[in-house]
Amino acid sequence: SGIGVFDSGVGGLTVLKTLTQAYPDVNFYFIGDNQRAPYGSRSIEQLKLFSKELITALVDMDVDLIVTACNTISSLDLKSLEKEAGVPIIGIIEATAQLAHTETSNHQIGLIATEKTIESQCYQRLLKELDENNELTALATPQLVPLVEENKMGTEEALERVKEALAPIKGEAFDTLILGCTHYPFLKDEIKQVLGNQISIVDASMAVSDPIKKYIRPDMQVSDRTIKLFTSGDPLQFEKIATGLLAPLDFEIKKINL
Ligand code: DGN
Repeated sequence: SGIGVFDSGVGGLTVLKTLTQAYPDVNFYFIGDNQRAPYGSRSIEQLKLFSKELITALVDMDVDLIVTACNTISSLDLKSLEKEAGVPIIGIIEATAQLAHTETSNHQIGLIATEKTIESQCYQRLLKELDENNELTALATPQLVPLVEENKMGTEEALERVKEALAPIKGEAFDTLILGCTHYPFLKDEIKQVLGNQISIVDASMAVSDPIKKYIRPDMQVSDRTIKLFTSGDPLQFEKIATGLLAPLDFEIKKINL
């Protein structure tokens, strides 16, 4: 038994981290499809195909539910994927939008995400449903994903590239910024440095624990839980990034062929 979590790459680890802390006696299985990342510019057909492969692999590991720790995938029609999977599939966008709505004081919200997430207008629609006064300023910043996949966070280059990427929205009126791609929390320090500390930053890892509480059954709780990570890419590179984020948590890493 356990919870399955997946993403195009290492970004989903930011969500995994919070979930493993919130549910310390539940097994976790994570797949990062690093070999095929980034997902942001893929077609919807491709994204559905990849998701199905990842979901099938997790179902084969005997998980009881799956969290799509990827905004790009979460912006697709998860209901149809869920029907085929036979286990609940939980996206991260609703919870993240709700948190941004709770956080903002001036109804001005910023969003950075992949092209696909922005095109889907998911955040826009949900924020308007929550309050029609909410206004969204959205910017696609796909160039920040490879920066994280290449483990460049904390470098001068990362700061420079975050500065360039955010230039179009710097100085806008939003008081809350949604990191609408699970890779971006790795760059939180750089983002804060560029936009200033007065902006509240919201991301899926801060929002996702509560919505899955209702899926956790007593028989999913074990005394000695395991955390298994799988990557379709280079396990050594993956391990470096995972250890940097998750330490001192104990986990295993294996290569997976999808
Ligand atoms: N981490 C993913 C997301 O939250 O959208 C996608 C990143 C990518 O593959 N472009």
